[in-house]
Amino acid sequence: MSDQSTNTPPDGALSRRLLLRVGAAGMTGAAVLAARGIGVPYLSQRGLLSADGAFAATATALGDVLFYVESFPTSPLLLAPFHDILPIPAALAPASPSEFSRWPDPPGPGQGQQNSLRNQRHQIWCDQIGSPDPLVYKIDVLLRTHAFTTSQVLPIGPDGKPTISFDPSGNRVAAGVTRALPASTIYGFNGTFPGPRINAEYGKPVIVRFANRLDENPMGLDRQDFGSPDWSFLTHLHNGHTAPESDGNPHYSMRYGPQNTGYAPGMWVDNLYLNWPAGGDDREKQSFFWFHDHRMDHTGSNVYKGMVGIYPIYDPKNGLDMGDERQGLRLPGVRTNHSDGSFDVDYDVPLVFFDCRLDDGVTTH
Ligand SMILES: [Cu+2]
Repeated sequence: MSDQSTNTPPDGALSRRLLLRVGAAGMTGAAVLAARGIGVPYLSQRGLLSADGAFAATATALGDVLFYVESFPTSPLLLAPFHDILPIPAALAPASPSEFSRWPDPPGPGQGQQNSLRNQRHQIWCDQIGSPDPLVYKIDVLLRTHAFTTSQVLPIGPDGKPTISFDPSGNRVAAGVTRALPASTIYGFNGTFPGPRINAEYGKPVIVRFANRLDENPMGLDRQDFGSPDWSFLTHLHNGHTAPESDGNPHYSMRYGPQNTGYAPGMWVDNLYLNWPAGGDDREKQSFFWFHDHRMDHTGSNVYKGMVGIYPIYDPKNGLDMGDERQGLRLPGVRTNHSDGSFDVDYDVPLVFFDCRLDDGVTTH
């Protein structure tokens, strides 16, 4: 929405986009850029450019210096910040056994039951550690929209001064005119940002069936930039003690399975979260987790694009964090158990911080 041409970096600095290109292309690419004269004044000033036009510094040194002069895009000024209601997501409801048993490929411990490639099984099933069968959740990865603010905004340039902007048809809007931000396109777990909240409990396993439906565009959205270009994904439960096949196959690297390319549109994967501390050791227990995309080479862009969800694990064992402020650690919370096996904890409110720039009013960085 704001004038892209006003987002040029200050003299001598390199833009974020150039930085990303340098990072992606490595030293050879950097030398080519230097040879073309891009960034030359800045680089030679820092002694990073040799006489033959190639970088004299190591990649590390270069990265260190460039990182700190990165020129971020300028977000439009929010005129009424801190007025939007904090969304407090309720616990996602699991699928009932009668529901998921009718799926074409129901989850289970057998060979080939772990993902749509049918080339793996869960290496440890729940009964091997004395746990009950898992609650089963379904999360679709969807192309949807999210409004980052309801505030009116004033388009500004990097100098903080009002700048011209454009309407959806490309017509120029004068500097100083306030605007409403259009919605941003996201790749979201169940199509929301943040994605769903799953309340888990130590000793009670969970399966999440993640299905990639990013090829569907029912709203006819402009995908905007960012996000894995082939629309693939995979999911990592951050800090979880999770078997690799349920955590994006880091053990397979480039050789088998989804390899380094993630799960493409049309594919699904069952991530089994045993909610079991490493070594069965209570001292390994943590409580507040989140799950997010971990697609190789595109983790950052897929996360910016919206693929995040919230996953606290409560710990009733030994009466610790029970979600009941009258017991155990007496952390704030009033727990309500639901008949489907899920539960909500009132007054225990997760806070998720997401730092982004909307350089054209819609595209997250
Ligand atoms: Cu992580």
